[in-house]
Amino acid sequence: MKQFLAVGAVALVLAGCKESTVTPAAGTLPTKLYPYEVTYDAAVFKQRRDALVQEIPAGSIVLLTTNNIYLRNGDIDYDFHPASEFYYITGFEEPHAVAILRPKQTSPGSSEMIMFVESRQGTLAQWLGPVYGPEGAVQFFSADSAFAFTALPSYLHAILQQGGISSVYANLYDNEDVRGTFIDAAGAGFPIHDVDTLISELRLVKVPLEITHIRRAIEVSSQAFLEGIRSVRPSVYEYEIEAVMEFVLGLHGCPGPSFPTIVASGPNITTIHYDANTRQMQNGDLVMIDFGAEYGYCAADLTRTLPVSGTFTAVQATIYDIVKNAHDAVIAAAAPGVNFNALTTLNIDLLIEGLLQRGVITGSKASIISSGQYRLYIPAGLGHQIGLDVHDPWPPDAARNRILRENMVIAIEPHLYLNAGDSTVSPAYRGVCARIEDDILITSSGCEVLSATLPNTRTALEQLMIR
Ligand SMILES: [Mn+2]
Repeated sequence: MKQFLAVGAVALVLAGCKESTVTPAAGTLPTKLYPYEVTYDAAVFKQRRDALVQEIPAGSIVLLTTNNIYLRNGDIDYDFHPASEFYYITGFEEPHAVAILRPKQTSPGSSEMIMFVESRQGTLAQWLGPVYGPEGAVQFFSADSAFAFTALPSYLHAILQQGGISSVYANLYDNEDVRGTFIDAAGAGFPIHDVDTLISELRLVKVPLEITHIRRAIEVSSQAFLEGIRSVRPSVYEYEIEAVMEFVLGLHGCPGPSFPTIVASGPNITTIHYDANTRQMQNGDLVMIDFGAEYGYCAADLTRTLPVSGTFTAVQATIYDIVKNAHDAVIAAAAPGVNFNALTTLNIDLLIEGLLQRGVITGSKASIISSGQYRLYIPAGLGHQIGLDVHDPWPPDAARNRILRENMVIAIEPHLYLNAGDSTVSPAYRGVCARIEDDILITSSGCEVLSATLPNTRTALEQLMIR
C-alpha cells in the first residue's frame, strides 16, 4: 500500500501558516465565487469602459459577450468561467450576459453600458440559486440600464433599425449563440470588428486591484508548490504531486489552478504540455512541475525542475545551472523601457553559450542561432504576460507593446529541452530538460520577483527535499 502523501499539506494548514488575507475595501462587493477575500471595485471597471469607448470611431458600439456554458457529459456542464474580455470590462461573472457600450452622449469621455443578464425565478432559482438580475447589474455593476437576457434580440433589432450605428466592435466568437442573434438582427454583411485587440492594449498594464489578486495567486501557488516539492520522491505517482498542490490551493480559497497542472517526470519531461500525470516517478528522474493558482480571476504560473532522488546528478546540475544563469540575467535586465525581444535574445545567447562551453553541443554560437538550430533546445518563448489569462494576450503592435512598462506582470521561463533522440546533443545529456519559471512585476526602476518565496537555486531545492 502506498504511503499517504498529503501529511505535509495538512500540517501546514493546521500550523496556521496561511498568509495574510486581502481585506475587502469599504463599499465594495465581494464576488460570489470568492466570498471571503476578493474585492470588487466598480470604479476599476468603469474606468476601463471609459477608456475603451474612446478607441472606437463615432457611430460604433461595443458588444461584449461572455462564454457559453459547455456540456461535459450527460446532463452535467463544465464549471462556468467568464470570457476574459467580458470580465475585464464588466466585472460580471455570471453566464448568459451581454454588455453594449457606447460613448455617453451627455457626458464626453464617459461610457454608457446597457446589460442583458439572466433573470432567474421559480424552480430554476431553487435549483441553481439566485442571480444578480437586471436590478443587480445596475446596482452593483454600474450598468446605466439592464434587461433580461431574453430581451436581447428585440433590443438589437430596435437599435439597428433606428439607424446611426455604422459598425460594431465585438468579441462575438466567444459565444456563437449571441453571434447568431446579432447577425439575425443586423444582417450578414454588417461590419463587425475585433474588440479583443483594443481590450488587450488596456490589459497590458495592471491596476493595483489586479496586482493584489496576482500577488495572492502567486503566494498561494508558492505555498502549494513547497508542499509538492517536499512530496517528490521515488515511487510516488505524478498525480499525487498534483493532488497535494491542488489541495493546498483549495485550502487557501482558490477555486483551482489557472491551467491544467503539469507534473512531467522521466521521459514525459520533453512533452511541453504533458498533463496526464499518471507515471510513477523513478530514482534518477528529473520532474518538471508547471503549476499556478487562479485567484480573483487572476493567474499565477510557476515552474520548477527537480531531481526525484532529492539530489541533482552532475549532468542534470550542469543543464540546470545554465538555465539558472540565463534566468538570473534576464531578471536583472528586466526594467521599464527594455524591449522584451532584447531579453529573448539575451536568454538565447546565454543558453547556447552555456551549452557550448560545457561541451553539451558543438559548433559556433552565431550559426546555431542564425540557422534556427537553437530551437531544438529552446522550443518555446522566454515568457508571456499574466493577468486574467495565464497567457495574457500581447497585442500585435510589437514595436510599441513589447517595450516593458511599470506594472506589467510577466512570467519568465528560460528552459532547455535536450531530446532523447537528438544527435546534435552529447549522448550523456540526451533526455535532460530544465525550466525555471518565475513571475515578475515591472517596477519603476527594474522588477520585483513576485514568486521569490519559492526557491529556485539548485541547492535550495535540494534542501527542501531532504527528509
Ligand atoms: Mn508560463
